[in-house]
Amino acid sequence: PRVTLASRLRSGETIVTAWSSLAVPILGELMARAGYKAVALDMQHGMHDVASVREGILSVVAGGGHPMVRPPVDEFATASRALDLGAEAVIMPMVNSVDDALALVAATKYPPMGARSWGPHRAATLAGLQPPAYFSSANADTLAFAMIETPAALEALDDILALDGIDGVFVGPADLSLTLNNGTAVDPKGEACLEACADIARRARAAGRLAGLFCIDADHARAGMAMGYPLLALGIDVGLVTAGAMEMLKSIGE
Ligand code: 3PY
Ligand code: MG
Repeated sequence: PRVTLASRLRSGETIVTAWSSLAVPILGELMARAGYKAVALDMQHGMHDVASVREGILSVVAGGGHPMVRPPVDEFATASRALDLGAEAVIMPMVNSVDDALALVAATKYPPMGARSWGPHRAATLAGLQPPAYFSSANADTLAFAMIETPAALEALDDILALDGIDGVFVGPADLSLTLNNGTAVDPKGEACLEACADIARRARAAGRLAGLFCIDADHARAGMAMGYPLLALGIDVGLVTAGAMEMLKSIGE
């Protein structure tokens, strides 16, 4: 059987993914070669568009990584497109209700589970599968993650987790902290947010679903691992370049 992001996560492997904001396709290959098992291309807050996602997916695959895409808020059609272009997972932002989660399932799963429209030309080629084989395995081999990042999403969490076609949830702790404390601060490592994150991991595991966490630094990622998150995003390309440059300059007294 093919080794996919889905098969690796379902076998219990922990996957650390890079986060790509810069719409520079070759960065996906560089990050995968550097050791990241996956790279998420961000169209919500990152600079990616469909063209850079199309090239970026190929680049991540060339580097031996698993490509994921975060579409913009409510752009469910873009979620379908990302899968057609070969993304192995969609990380959908701001899924705040069962209706949002149903729209995600509709966009990412073929009938009868969802309503994804047929046309996975790039995805089938990349997977090395003839269309009939792609069709029969796509719903299981591509992952739909609902981002949990508001109190409303927390409220609806168990119902979202129970939906056929929602493979997992993915926590956005910046937005979650911002909304948990009524807009007082962005505080992803604050106590309230950490408690919510631990709770989400427990509830996802109890429901037999995957869980991902966006991590703001290595300490945060270690905390996420201890909470049992199998998927952790750590390292944004913009931040890695800036930190590397500052470190290098500092080392020569600049
Ligand atoms: C959040 O923390 O809100 C995110 O969406 C991570 O990018
Ligand atoms: Mg967010």
